[in-house]
Amino acid sequence: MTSHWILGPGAIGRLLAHSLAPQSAVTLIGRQALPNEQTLTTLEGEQRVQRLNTLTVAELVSEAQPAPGVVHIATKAMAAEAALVNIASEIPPTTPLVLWQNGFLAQPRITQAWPGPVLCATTTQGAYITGDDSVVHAGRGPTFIGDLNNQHGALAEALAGVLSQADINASAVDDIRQRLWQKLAVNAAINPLVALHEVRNGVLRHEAYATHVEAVVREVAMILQAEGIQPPNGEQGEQAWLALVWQVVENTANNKASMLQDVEAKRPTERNAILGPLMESAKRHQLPCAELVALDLALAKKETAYASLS
Ligand code: KPL
Repeated sequence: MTSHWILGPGAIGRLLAHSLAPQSAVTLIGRQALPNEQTLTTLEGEQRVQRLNTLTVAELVSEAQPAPGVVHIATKAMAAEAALVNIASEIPPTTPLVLWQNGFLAQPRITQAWPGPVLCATTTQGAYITGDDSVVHAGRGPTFIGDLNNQHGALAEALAGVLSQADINASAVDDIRQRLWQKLAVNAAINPLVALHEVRNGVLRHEAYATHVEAVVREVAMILQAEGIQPPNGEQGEQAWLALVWQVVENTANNKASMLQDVEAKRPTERNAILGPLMESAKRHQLPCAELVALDLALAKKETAYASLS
């Protein structure tokens, strides 16, 4: 696993590239050309410049490249499948993939479609892009890796080892589905509301928003119970999910959530990957999801409004 292709030069893709490059061959792949000289601002505020091998999808496809050891897909959730299709002809079908998406949309689909092993990763590393050639490492947190069918434990262990050596603290787990849904639950309670109201996470603590958060968590808790997903804090039920959501709001009070950043940049949001699986599950289990549907519609309306202006 010495050569890594990283598809999607967003914040996590670039953080991975900067971290892995000193010890492995890394190719960072995007739709648009990116400068080879890339800067990482570390958590300590130090600026580290590295020459990375950056390629566009078109270059990758037209110029034969040595086969990768592993391909990380670090695009937004809704772009993952199309991005993989664009370069699939260049990847031997036994190559392991690592999916870094939020939500639970791309993961089951790609796991089913790709002939080789597919690992899923969920991370609380924080990073944001400040330009074509620069990314800021904003927060350190654990990364968990596993596959949805628990068939590739040794591979997940090996990859976690490679990432940990690269200073991305990672562990292999046998419950990645639980962990992806737990993150999705927190994202569903926070991201749509802050994106719609264009506020930082901490503002949700104000009474006018807090009752809305509670109403969303009520629906989400029922759906997760039907899906067999437990809160990570070892407790059960709606109050445990609510406590988790408020804890994350507290810890990230000053953050602009990823969905708010998408709205501000007038990009499509990850609503299909975050709200979609919850609404689909509610339908399957005949559970109420009026709050989730309303959030999804409001986001869709907002996206349409700015898409029609650009
Ligand atoms: O994961 C996040 C996101 O922004 O997508 C949260 C937890 C909401 C922190 O902002």
